[in-house]
Amino acid sequence: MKYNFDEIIERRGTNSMNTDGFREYIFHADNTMKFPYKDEEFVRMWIADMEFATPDVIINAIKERLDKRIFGYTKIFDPEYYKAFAKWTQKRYDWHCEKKDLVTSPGIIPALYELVSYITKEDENVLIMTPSYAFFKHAVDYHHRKLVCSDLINEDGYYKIDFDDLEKKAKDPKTTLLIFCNPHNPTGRIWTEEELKQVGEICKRNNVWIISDEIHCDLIRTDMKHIPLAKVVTDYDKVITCMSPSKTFNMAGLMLANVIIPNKELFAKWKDRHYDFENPLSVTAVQAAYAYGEGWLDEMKLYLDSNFEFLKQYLAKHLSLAKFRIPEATYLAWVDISAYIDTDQNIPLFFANNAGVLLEGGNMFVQNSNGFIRLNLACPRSILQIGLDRITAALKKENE
Ligand code: LCS
Repeated sequence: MKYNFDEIIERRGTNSMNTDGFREYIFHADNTMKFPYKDEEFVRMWIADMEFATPDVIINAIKERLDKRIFGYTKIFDPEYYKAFAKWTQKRYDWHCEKKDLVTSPGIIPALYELVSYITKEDENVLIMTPSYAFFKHAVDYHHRKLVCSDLINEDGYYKIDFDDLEKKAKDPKTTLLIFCNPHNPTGRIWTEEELKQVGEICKRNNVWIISDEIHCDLIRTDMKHIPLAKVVTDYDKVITCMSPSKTFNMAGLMLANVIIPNKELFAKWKDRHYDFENPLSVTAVQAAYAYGEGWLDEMKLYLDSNFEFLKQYLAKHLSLAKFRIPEATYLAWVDISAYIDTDQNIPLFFANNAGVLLEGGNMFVQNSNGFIRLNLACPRSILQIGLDRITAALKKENE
């Protein structure tokens, strides 16, 4: 391997959410919250960023931009930005996105917050599939829209869309938007072409907009293919696609995402209301990621594949009642540990106190997630091993 994914990189002292923000995010607490572990002793497997260094090709591009020495007001004028992104989507998903439809946002979640307000009215419903990344709910709550959840069906660890339920909820005339996660966080599903078409048909029949959040689309197992929803739902312009290199290359803090809005009215509304100046370092970084990041990504995916294989074997050996299936996408393992734990308790708190492991789980995923933990596997194998040893010891002790 050309890159060293075993390297342990010190992140403390960089204002990192991962090291310093867990009290606030997981426990809604401040620095007075105490644990039996020091902060630096925790194994951190929670927030969805990686313990791997951003690839050198991106860091070097930022350094070159730094050498230009002025960081005045910036917008994206250089056509190479779009070209790098469009080449990426063409090569990796065989999907062409039009330059005229592309806007940028300081992240996909900021884009969701804006789009919910542009697309829906106060008394309308927004549909999501659960379990769900909680910020989908937050974007809906923030604008005082009504959240409607359609639970995914868990078939032996393989999640499926409940199309009857989805259609029933989409049919409500108050439902005007579906926030769709493709691939899906936290279950790791890559939706098939058939499933995507069915989601598209349901929304089209019921005149429901779709925001397809495809932030995890590059982080898929090496034998899998991602299909953008907009690639297969072609005759409906109420589909918005969100993509970003932020997860792919561990640069979420640079805050720049691409949003594709084919609907002319919505595009005009976005242009009218969105404050579209950019951080010059982020523009450089995103362009470099798409232009030069592929080699690193392909290697990193192999490392992730083997971390998932390691987890699977580890669970089979040490926690055989845990239910786990290697996800098709994401670096997040979704593990059912209900055989070992009282599912009504605060599961992240149990592991922080009893294992010294920071993870997400239980009701952090809106609903339909009781008894599950989510483990971030984008870390050196040695850390994964320690985390799993600690989780196992805590669960064994609990079940003595
Ligand atoms: N959409 C999905 C589906 C995500 O999983 C995340 C990050 C985002 C959007 C964030 O996008 P951004 O605004 O950074 O562009 N997911 C996280 C998670 O599951 N835990 O920590 C972050």
